[in-house]
Amino acid sequence: MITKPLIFLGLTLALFLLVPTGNRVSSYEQSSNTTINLTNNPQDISSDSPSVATSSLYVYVVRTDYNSSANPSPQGEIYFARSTNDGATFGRSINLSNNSGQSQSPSVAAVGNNVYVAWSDNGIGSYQLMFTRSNDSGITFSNPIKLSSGTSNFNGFPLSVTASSNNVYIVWQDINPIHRQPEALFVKSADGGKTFGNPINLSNSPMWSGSPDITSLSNTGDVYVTWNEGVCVVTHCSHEILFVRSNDTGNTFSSPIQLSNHVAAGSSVYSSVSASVSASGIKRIFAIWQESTAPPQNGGILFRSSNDGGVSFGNVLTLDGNWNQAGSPVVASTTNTPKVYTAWNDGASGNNEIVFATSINNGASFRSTINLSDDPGDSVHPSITTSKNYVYVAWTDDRTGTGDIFLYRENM
Ligand SMILES: [Ca+2]
Ligand SMILES: [Ca+2]
Ligand SMILES: [Ca+2]
Repeated sequence: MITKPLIFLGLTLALFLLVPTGNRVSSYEQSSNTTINLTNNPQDISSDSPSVATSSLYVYVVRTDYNSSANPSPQGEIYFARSTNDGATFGRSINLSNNSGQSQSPSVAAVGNNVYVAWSDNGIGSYQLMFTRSNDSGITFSNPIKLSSGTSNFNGFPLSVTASSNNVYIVWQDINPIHRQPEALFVKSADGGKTFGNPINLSNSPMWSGSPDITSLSNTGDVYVTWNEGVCVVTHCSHEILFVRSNDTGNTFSSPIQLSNHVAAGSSVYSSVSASVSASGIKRIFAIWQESTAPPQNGGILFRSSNDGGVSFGNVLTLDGNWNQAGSPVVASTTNTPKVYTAWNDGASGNNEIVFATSINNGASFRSTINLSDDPGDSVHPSITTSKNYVYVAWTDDRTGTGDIFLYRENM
């Protein structure tokens, strides 16, 4: 009985031929791209702040889940989900934090069979940096350990984890007990996350030093970090983006380079924040950040790259100059190709959308942006990474009425 399949094939072919090929986003880019809802939450569960990493065919996504029907109150938990088939499908999620405290802001990194997850947790009364590792590609995880030693009472804090060979590197924002301002702290493991050295204070300034991001080169173990630093000129104080590099696997760091410059950008610029950094295997470094005009905080997205391992940086590119509340920019690069991928959330449409832009020339220029979310829901907090064949963007979206994590995959 092959009649039905043939009819079906005929109908499919007819429908395909009827599809207009007008001025939609270029079909060569859309043809093999997929977007899936990773969480499909019931209405009393809300997910936020995804982080995505890959190793070989594996794709790992961590997130914070809030259960609004939990008693006594909804406390965030860190959930982990993995795909073994390039992100086509995902298995059941695991609760990595599983405590009565607020657990949030997770970050994931992967190398070989190892998966590393860090997050911010106030389960012991003040927010601390927690860490767990898997040595079996995310099937099982170690008991979480505490890596911070302060008693920060921040309402959580941003952090980022990266890995190269047996080295695990983490940066986070923590309070300095002397001047009570945040610093960008760094800690390293040289044994696959079993033990960690003493934290290094990368910013070490009496000003606000926040939202650090980190990346590393897989072939050399070089480490690159950005954060935003409070800078005062005469009586005006704001934030600028600083960058440091380490060429000895995180044992020592260079003096900071300032990537942003308000004076050059114009007097209307208010602050440079939310930097993200990526590096490829040929010492190319890509940094992206948000610049805000004076309140009401309308954001634009700026980008800058280095081709000498972060010794110097090229001109500043404006990726989003509409100043329509663009924020949370992220960047990912690729080994052995000149492709660079960026994403951010943009409020121009009235609700936030996830905007995606590709460069095929090592960040010298970018193609037109693509709207990945394109829905009436709030679409925010993107995370981005690449594997050998794909680029992935995960984000938070409440198009179904509660927060879900969506994952976009594009064939490179
Ligand atoms: Ca918790
Ligand atoms: Ca500081
Ligand atoms: Ca949206």
